Amino acid sequence: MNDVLYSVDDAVATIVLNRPEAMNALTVRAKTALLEALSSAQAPSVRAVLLTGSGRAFCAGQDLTEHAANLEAGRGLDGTVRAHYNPIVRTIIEMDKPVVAAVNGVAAGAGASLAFACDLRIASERARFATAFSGIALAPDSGASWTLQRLVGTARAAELLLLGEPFGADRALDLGIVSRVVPAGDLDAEARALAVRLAQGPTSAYAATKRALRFAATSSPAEALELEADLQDACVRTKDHLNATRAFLAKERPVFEGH
Ligand code: T3D
Repeated sequence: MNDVLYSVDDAVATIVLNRPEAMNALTVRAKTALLEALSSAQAPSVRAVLLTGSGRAFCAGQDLTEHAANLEAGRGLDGTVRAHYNPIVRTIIEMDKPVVAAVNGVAAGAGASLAFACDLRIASERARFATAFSGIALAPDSGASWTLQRLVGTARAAELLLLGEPFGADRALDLGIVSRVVPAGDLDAEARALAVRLAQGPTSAYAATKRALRFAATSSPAEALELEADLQDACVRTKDHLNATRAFLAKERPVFEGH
């Protein structure tokens, strides 16, 4: 069985973490397959990415069976944070198209980090989040220290990371971690509709938006304004911008080709 499923339809790449017997926990093989799938999604024909899990979990983070074997053999992390988690998370964050997480069940440890790295999160009412790191005497990885405090603020990120208490979809909605909570049976259709909508949007402008947000998170206001000006200059030159402006004046719906 493939640890990660990959398919493309309507310019949406759907990536499914597929180890349901282990709550989609991440082995080296699964992480390698996930990175390959994300690399495939870089193709220009893909205009939005949907990440979800099969079975009752989104992702339980590091596969602790594999991890325990490394510990017992004295290999520690075995380089996996730098070799696997960091490239996966950087690829999601830096992807020049929107990435949506459809959180179908529990997202724990690096599994929660994967969801936090996505641009939008839509959750089933059965979704649960647990930062989980401190529960096994680890510090956050896979970007949680960076993403979570941007999602919820430093004080709440500290609470969630230090105490590690699991929380459900409604709290995630209150905290602003997820944009929407939907009945479990509706998640696939709702998440797909959101991804298709994004895939039919102004892809170049989305890439510029993601870049501006990343940059502004660590820049001065003056630097952010400069980059905005550069990016807007590029957006103004796109066919999508010209067509959308014409469509507005003609009182028509714009059709975005993505460039
Ligand atoms: O190299 C490195 O390790 C560094 C990187 C670290 C990054 C991290 O992700 S650290 C955090 C690792 N993850 C966790 O600590 C979460 C561990 N899992 C849990 O706390 C719970 O299983 C859940 C909250 C996710 C779900 O609880 P529940 O009660 O719904 O299900 P369960 O019965 O605990 O689990 C179901 C099965 O999945 C079970 O197997 P079994 O008994 O049916 O054969 C369980 O062992 C397995 N499972 C769940 N999580 C993992 C896992 N197997 C391997 N690794 C897991 N992470």
